[in-house]
Amino acid sequence: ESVHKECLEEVKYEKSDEGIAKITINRPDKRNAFTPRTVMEMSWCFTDARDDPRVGVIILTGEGPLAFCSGGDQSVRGKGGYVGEDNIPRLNVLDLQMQIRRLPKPVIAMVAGYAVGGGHILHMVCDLTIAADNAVFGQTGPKVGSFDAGYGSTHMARLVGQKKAREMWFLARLYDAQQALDMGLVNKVVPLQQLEQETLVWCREIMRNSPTALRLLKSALNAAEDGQAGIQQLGGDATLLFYMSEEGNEGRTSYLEKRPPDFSKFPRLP
Ligand code: 2NE
Repeated sequence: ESVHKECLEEVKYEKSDEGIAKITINRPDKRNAFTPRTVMEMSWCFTDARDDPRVGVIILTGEGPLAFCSGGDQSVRGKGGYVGEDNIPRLNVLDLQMQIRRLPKPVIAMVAGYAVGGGHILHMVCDLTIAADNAVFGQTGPKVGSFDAGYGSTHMARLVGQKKAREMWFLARLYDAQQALDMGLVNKVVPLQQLEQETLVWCREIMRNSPTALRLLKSALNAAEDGQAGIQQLGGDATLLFYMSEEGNEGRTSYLEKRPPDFSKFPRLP
């Protein structure tokens, strides 16, 4: 299965002149549960938003007021994962989680209604979460014979602490928006009618700030938790900055001009 913009079926994708991209899971009849195709379509959108230099911030949301996302679509769950038209069982939402973490632009989850199961993990791996007052959060995995032992467990523990993370996973309870705010799972709770407006306020504030500072901050905040992969991301950002400098370009230019590089004018700062 491959994805192109003109054939998005389970996701809506919009970009505004202000540089805000919006990705909407569009399966409201299933509380926005995801199939392998939904995930592939989301991944395509995130790649486009990453590559488009006009985009500075990305909103991830679900269609309608009832759900952000209810996790993997249990009706297409096969023996080795979720099964699409190609009959291959996948857990490609795990790749999507990593894509959101690695994406060098802020991603904001805009949550109305249920964010449960794999849907709850998607909001957790976003950089920020704005919730409507009707939002409901929680993991359901142990009830339906599933779990996420990656970011779904480890990042959750960083967000809410070890005891609370074990409570969320072992008991599989649901929590309202205020409880989620108190736990540090979300950044702000607003009345449902104000959700989009409030999210746009946050996006516009972010858009006014330095894209490079935001990029480095995101990779720095990820780095300790993501181990070698986090260093890879932060290291790549350092290389990007160096390639943009006169000192970095002296190395390339001297090579192309077949002369020794002259780094003498570049200070060795303390
Ligand atoms: C989300 C929740 C709590 C909503 O309840 P309610 O009462 O508002 O709606 P209802 O009637 O349950 O759902 C409406 C329709 O959506 C379907 C339902 O089956 C129902 O269909 P119809 O009866 O109208 O035909 N639907 C909702 N969620 C679905 C889902 N995930 N898969 C397939 N169909 C779904 C309530 O619906 C609920 O508890 N849903 C299940 C949540 C869940 O257990 N998700 C999977 C967790 S595991 C996971 O996501 C995962 C992971 O742990 C690790 C890796 C990857 C994925």
